[in-house]
Amino acid sequence: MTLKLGVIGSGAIGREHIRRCSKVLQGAEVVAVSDINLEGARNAVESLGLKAEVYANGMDVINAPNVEAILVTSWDPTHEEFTLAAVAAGKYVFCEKPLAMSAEGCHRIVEAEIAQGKRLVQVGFMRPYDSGYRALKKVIDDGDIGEVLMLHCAHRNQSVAENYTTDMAITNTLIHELDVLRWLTDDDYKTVQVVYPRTTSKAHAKLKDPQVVLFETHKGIRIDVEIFVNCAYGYDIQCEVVGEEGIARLPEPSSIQLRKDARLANTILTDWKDRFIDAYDVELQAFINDVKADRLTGPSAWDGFAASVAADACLKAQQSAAIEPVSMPPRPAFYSR
Ligand code: NAD
Ligand code: NAI
Ligand code: ISE
Repeated sequence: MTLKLGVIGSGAIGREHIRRCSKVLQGAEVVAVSDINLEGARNAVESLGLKAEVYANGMDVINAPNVEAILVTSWDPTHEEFTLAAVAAGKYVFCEKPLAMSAEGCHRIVEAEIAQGKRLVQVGFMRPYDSGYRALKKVIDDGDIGEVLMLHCAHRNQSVAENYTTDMAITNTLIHELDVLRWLTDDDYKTVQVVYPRTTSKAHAKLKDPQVVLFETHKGIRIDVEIFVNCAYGYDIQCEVVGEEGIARLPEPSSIQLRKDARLANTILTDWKDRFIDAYDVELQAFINDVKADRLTGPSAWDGFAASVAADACLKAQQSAAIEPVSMPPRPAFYSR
């Protein structure tokens, strides 16, 4: 049976997810789309030759009788409202990151889901589906580099729009590391500090860029993450894990190595859509399969909450310049793995 999807938000990633669910993945079709930019939603549907209904309001997508599961791909501040509405309607929902703008907002979703009695929410943390991160985790779990001592990471975008502000480095960008590094190290953050290097002249007036976020985990691992969203040269995700017996590094995306004019060159990607294209395919195929099997297994509302607990502490640390504690409550049995 084909799973009927409704998509709220037809911007950059919404269009990508509509395309992959309609043209690449198996077992689903997009039957409803909405966006506050109605013309954009119409264009997303027509450009792919889909028969989906276009709605002016996301709530109408959630409540459409033929929609069985929802993808929330609208702007970050809208995620909580749409995810809560989908859970209230008893429908499965894949929500892009962040699950909500604060841990408090994520917790409202956790409570609503527990009250419904089964997992309905998957968060769009796709890095655990990326083959490079999976290989890195296997090296750590197999003990190949011994106990983990330190991680050095970087999240670099070529440039960002004028509406991207200093706090979004945490809530929109670092949120991926906040999720994937917990998963990678099987650990939780204990403290966080944010330091600001010299700001690049390429950042607009309201943005401090780059930023360096320093964590200590409960196991005593030290993590540094550089967020640099106007790095100019490309989209670049780095993760190096230093262990007692060796060092493991996230593989670079494969590219042709070119020897020419006395130079040795590799192409660097410039867009997140390309860097994680396979991971998005795998995460959404898993969501489709899991919904059909009536049992979600991907990143949960609790994972969304955990990332936002850490994000809240990072936001505080951005302002205070102090070392801030991260207080993560115990995982409820409902979310046991
Ligand atoms: P975008 O701005 O290109 O698209 C968002 C779209 O949502 C816009 O078309 C906007 O009009 C629409 N929208 C906003 N509020 C809406 C609402 N209430 N109802 C319906 N539509 C609404 O942004 P994007 O790059 O596509 O990102 C969308 C979301 O996906 C964000 O939450 C972002 O954090 C997330 N995202 C995740 C990844 C990832 O790697 N996992 C990558 C990109 C974006
Ligand atoms: P975008 O700005 O391209 O698209 C956002 C869309 O949301 C816009 O089309 C906007 O019109 C629409 N929108 C805003 N408010 C709305 C509302 N109330 N109702 C309906 N539509 C509304 O942004 P982008 O890059 O597509 O990001 C969207 C979301 O996806 C963000 O939350 C972002 O964090 C997440 N994202 C996730 C990525 C990932 O790797 N998982 C990558 C990029 C984005
Ligand atoms: C974007 O919203 C994403 O989620 C991308 O994966 C990320 O790398 C980028 O920094 C965000 O703006």
